[in-house]
Amino acid sequence: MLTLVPRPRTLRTSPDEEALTLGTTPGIAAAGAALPVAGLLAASLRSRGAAPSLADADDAAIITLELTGPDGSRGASDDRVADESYALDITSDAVTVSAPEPAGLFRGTQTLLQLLPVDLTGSVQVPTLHVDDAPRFEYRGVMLDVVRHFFPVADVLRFIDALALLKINTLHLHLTDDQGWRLHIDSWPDLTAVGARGAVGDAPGGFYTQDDLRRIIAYAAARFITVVPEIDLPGHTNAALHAYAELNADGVAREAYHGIEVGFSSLSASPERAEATDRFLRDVIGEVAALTPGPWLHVGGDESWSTSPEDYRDLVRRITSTAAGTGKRVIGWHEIGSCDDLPAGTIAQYWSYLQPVSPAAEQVRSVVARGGQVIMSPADVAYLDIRYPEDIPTPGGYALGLDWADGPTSFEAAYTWEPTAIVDGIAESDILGVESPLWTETALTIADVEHLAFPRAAALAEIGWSVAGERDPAEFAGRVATLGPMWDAAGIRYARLSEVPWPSGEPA
Ligand code: TNX
Repeated sequence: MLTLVPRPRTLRTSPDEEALTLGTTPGIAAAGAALPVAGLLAASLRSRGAAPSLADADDAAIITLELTGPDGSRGASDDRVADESYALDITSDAVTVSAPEPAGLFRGTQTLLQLLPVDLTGSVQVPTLHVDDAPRFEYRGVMLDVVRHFFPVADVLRFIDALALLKINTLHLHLTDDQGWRLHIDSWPDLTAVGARGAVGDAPGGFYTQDDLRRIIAYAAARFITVVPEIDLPGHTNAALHAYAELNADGVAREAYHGIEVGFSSLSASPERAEATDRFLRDVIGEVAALTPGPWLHVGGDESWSTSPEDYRDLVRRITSTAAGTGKRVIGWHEIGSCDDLPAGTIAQYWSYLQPVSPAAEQVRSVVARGGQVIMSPADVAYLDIRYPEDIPTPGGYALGLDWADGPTSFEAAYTWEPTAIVDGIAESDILGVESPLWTETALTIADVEHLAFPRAAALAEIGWSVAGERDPAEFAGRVATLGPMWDAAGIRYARLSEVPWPSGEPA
């Protein structure tokens, strides 16, 4: 049985053709912009016990990576979906991955890796086939909250590898919140010197230097994953209000906060604070935009329950116009749709339910009516931090996950939703893509993160990549089961949900 996640657009097997024998020292031929992708493929094969070698494009090699774009090496085009398209051809004597752009080549190598066994210390038989593939949506993301608990750079890199296998192409980092400020800002050093201490409960704090974030961005970029930085404004700002008295309405610094309530903090819209607040917005947003090469900048906007509606609209206008001024496309949680003067092309991230709770649907439609787009993250099915329906052993032995979004969320529920069927009046072309957020109130370690993320992130990956249509949860669970050995080999602490027919005999 051929098992791929996400399901490719077309897959043709050639049952009559003899299988390919892949030996333990496969040659990989590539040139120019395909070389870095070949290097990553070689590293993956090496981690499975093979001893691959890199060859020139014209040398005889069993695996060839071939760029077919106009000049074979131009930068990414405006058509992000086409950039990720690829073909994979396995005949009885060769493997060829071809794509117009390196991004597509990389996606094709992930398909190839899913077709190969995890043990390549001996020669293996690979079925002959042809795959033609491209994603449905241009944005297929996972969000990691590094505030409620902090995760060092190495943890994030490990997480990026796991996302890459599923053809996820965006990593949204929730960098600031009430409990901590996790990115150093040169012009406002106390945001981290003071505001990064501590996390939820007694957990240690921490923050990324700008070089740390650059490292994460570069590692992700090599895997054609774009980092979307989020600075959550104007609510969820207690860490900044604790670090800088001048940002508070009354000019008095707030106490540090390490609980898990939401909705109590806000920047001030008062004229006495306008100079400090606008300088803060300009400096912070400017530094973050300069650090991140990707097209998007997320400015939060959620749950500003202690900001009056007038102040919220005033602050969101100032925040989004500052962000748009950096040349980035602005993303905000759907509440920003209550503002009628958002910059052109602003994107709303929908986090209400499959049955929208008013006024979320109206807010999304308002953003779209002004030329914007939507990222779908319905909390009751897409949130990775909502707990599972069963008590399976967790890495740390303590319970993981929250309940609030109609939890628990089963694997089947995470797989069977359709992005175009949530908000009336929102068409396929209005949807930039889909994202699964993982808030980390209960996740203390990267093992906890992995337990919550996998296997449900595979469901999000397929919803974002594969063509719309009927989804058979049992058939999907059968394909996801084959990822188990790959996750085991990588040491990923996925949840062994009983809904998935995992092959027996491997570690949990
Ligand atoms: C709501 S969903 C939040 C986060 C919390 C999360 C817990 C959203 C946009 N904001 O601040 O961490 O619930 O699941």
